[in-house]
Amino acid sequence: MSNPYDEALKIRDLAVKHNKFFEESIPLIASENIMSPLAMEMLVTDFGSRYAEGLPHHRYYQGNYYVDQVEDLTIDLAKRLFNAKQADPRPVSGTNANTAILFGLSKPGDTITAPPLSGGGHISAAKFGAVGLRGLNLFNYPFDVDDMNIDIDGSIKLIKKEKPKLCLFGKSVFLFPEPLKELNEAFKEVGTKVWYDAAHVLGLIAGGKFQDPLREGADVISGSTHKTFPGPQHGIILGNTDDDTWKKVQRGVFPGVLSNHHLNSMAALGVTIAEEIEYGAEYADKTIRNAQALGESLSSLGIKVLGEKHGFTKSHTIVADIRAQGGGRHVSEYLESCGVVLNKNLLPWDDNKKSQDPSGIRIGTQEVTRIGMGPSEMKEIADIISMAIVDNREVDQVKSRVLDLKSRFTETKYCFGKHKPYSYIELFNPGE
Ligand code: DSN
Repeated sequence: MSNPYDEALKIRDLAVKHNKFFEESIPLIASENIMSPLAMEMLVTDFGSRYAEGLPHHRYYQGNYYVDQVEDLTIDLAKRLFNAKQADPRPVSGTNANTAILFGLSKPGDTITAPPLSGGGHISAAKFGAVGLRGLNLFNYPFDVDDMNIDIDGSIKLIKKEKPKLCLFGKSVFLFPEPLKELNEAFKEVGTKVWYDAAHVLGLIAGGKFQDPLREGADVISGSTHKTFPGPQHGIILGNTDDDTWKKVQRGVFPGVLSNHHLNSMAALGVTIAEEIEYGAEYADKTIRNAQALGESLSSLGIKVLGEKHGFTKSHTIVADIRAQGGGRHVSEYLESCGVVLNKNLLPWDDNKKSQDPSGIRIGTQEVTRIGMGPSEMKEIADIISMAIVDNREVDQVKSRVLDLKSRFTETKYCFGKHKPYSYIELFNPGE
């Protein structure tokens, strides 16, 4: 039998290697980011060992004197940043926030409309995901591949015909704003609640650079807080709705889908919201400009980037049809071996059988922007990708360009304090 101490140190060693791998890679996964030093510090506090159930000042546990103050502050900061009437920072992830809304605002047998998976919809809005498990009747909005967005006229017809209890918007391949304003009359006619899943674009909304769902007709926004919003792995719900609806949402959160809400990551979220109030607008603006620059550069190198009709993207994400270069699986795996980290992705014409080898790849610019890269580095990244998958150059040749580029960007930006990203923080003392 192996020695448990050695096994524990093996895990630690893997974590150190993981950090080093990301230090030396170009991180382009559209759903990830790095935290600020102050937010990371919150994760290793004693908050991470405690329980707090319910709402601040009405708990079921003692010992929450400081937790309540953190939660009050986080709620106030969130309302300020998003100009929201209500905020709940307790969901522990984006999917947890989505499930809370489903529990609060729907019951089995109700009807919901949502973007299709093939058009970038999230798994929690799928028949096999939370929506299906809640027992809802799901209808997908029709999708326009040229616009890379839901079809407005078809969606109006669908909403008026099916009269859903909930209309859900937001996706995991989220290139362009959702047409909420255009659908407003249909929402009103059928009296539906409008729910916007902002997981991918929360930081862009915080910075005022994408769309403003709470002013465009959404009753509630859910989101994860670690994609374009550069905080901890956590979730949030924001509202601009009546008290009764909000009460139902909050009951969906607790006791609906969670007991404790991971107090250390809530504190990290509060810190990140404060940082976003200070830096969010500039960060969001640069992230989107970088995505557009990367789309332009890849396209000029012969890679088929979708959404060309509208300038490739208005968010942090671009998607490319990569069938001519060997398909999503081959391309993402080869790039990973070269130190470029992105993911394969279904494109609108792929059926679900293709999920392990889809036509596309998805790329996000929020993390490379966070470490200070700009449009000229996007051109460099496009060259590196093309070198690997169009010119089929050897791994070592590509890798040396990746290392050269990455070694020039060694600081986390748009946050309080200074930090070298991906560095391993040592707390453990092996003793005698
Ligand atoms: N898995 C995330 C993404 O990559 O989009 C969403 O949950």
